[in-house]
Amino acid sequence: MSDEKKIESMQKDGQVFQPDESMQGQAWIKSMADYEAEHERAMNDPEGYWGERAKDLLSWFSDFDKVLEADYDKPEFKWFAGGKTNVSYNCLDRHLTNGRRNKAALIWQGEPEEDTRVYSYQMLHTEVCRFANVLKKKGVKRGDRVALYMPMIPELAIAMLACTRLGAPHSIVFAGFSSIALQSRIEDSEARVLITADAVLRAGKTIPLKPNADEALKDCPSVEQCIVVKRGGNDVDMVEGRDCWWHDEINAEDITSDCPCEEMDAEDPLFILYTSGSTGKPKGVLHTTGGYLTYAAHTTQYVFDVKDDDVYWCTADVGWITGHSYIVYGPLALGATSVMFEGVPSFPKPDRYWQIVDKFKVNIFYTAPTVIRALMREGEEWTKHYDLSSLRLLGSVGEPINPEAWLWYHKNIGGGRLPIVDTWWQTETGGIMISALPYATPLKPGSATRPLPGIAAKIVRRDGSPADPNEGGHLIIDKPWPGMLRNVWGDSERYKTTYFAGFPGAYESGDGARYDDDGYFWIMGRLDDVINVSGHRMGTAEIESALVAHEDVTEAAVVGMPHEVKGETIYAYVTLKAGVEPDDDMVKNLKIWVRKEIGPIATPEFIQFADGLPKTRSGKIMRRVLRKIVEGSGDFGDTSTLADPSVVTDLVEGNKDLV
Ligand code: 6R9
Repeated sequence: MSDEKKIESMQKDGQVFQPDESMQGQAWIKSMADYEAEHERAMNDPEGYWGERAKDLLSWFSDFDKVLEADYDKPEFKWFAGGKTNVSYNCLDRHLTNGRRNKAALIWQGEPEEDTRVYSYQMLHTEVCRFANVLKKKGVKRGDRVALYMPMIPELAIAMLACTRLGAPHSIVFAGFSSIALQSRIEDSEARVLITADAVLRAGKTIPLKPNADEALKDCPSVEQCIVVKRGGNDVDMVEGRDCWWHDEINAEDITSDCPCEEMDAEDPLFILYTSGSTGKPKGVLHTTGGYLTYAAHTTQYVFDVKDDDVYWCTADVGWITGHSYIVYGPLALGATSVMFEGVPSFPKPDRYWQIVDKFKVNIFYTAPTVIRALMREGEEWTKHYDLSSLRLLGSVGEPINPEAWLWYHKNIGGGRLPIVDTWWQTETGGIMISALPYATPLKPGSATRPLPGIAAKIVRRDGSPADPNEGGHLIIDKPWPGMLRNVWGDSERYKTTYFAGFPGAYESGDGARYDDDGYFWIMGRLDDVINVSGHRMGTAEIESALVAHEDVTEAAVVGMPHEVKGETIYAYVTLKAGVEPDDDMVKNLKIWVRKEIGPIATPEFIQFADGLPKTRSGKIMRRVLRKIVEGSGDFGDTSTLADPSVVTDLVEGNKDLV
């Protein structure tokens, strides 16, 4: 093991990175004292605090009468009741008269290098108005749902903003989902219109998309119209009377035609986004107008410390909540410049992200740990081909970032000096909940640090009593916040039982976490990922992090395997670095390694080497599937969200050889 590696794996809880004092003067939150004061104020007077934030950040057609009405028993939460506003107005119209009219709103980089488009706020406004008029002609009105199944192209953002202009909630289905997944989501939301494209361009290939839409629409009686963007130029079947081309429709609209914004109530539905639960069909998470946008703008401003000159890039797909809040709504509400990228990090070469950073002189960069680990595997040479000196702030989201990945990111992308904000949140929370503030919070690699101002995050035991430092517990939020989900579409009962039944008077996140002695939060993963070995609670993330700290390991996933005596025993799936021999010695080494890193209790009983792990298309490891494999069950439940289903067959074979 190299010395450097040794040092990295010893750091763990120990190392603290202090904020860059020279940046504090310009920051929105300048110090821990600032943070503490703001948090305290928000805790003592939530209505005063959020009412002020909502007025500072958004433009309202008429003021709200009441900041919050909360009823945990029903449950029902109303933010900014009586207030009237419009999301499209806040993201576009108001910037036409506040000095940002000619500023780049969206910088789009297509998968082919030569495909770049830049929309100023004025240009984006024009396109959104034109497309809103198209939708109007198709009969879309306030309250109608519109389904979007599209690649990462500007038309996706345009369609979202056009929907919000009309007050028509959108329901975006990630373009990587299958026709079955699309069909069930459209059916659940009863969308009237579907917007899609002929194809998705991905890693140099043209992957037809329209056939999936056609397949789904065979069984979607609610959909009357389908609008198709030409992206791949491949042949598609158009159904007479139902399908039309985006360019034909929009070209029929006057280029100067306006489309007035609907005056929406703060609590009118804004969008539905489906997310998978631990059981049953996906839940349609409902977000509403005033609270969601306030919270998206608030968190974008504080966590990413966005300023008017910044070029900000979030690499998520708009099909996930991260793309909704941090590519489109948060940045545009603030009048920022947001980069949208159609491609993948590794094509044509594993330096594509850094090339884009250099090309647009990106200042703020937000990505996922799975991306960092994949790029780590390719080696740090790839980070050296471009000038990354424009960067001033890095972010991470989606899963716990293991300290090794954090340190790699910090050193190779952040030049050993940039803050990394590890942001914990969920589709349901609408925006970031626990995160460092980049120029205030001392950072500990692997910790999401502290709750944002106004967020009453707590760690409690099953009976609701507070957990002690270093004792794992349930992560709950025991005060409402403006970005919280307002319902599960069409299923209020599920809304109640999933989120508000477990801990009376609080929102249950379903995640496990612990505080350390400094009150920093360490997210341990979904609670169903916590293993109980002989009465000891072990976070899968902790063991995974230890495995990944080994110099020969790229990725690891740990699950509990039923065990007669211990209750559960630890089963680890491990992907090794290219060229490393997956033999018995390696198994032995890794067991000793984990034993040393965490302790004997954490030593995996089984280690299965795997070329790949089953992941969702957003890069989350599907531990549910891994658990089923170790249980010897052939029934993997809904696997429609798997990026590569063939991985599972290989793992089942490997498991048979091992156990
Ligand atoms: C934004 C997003 C939510 C789940 C969440 C948690 C995990 C997200 C994390 C994190 C540790 C972080 N998660 N961010 N775990 N540290 N910084 O990812 O939403 O797709 O709904 O997933 O992701 O387990 O409960 P969503």
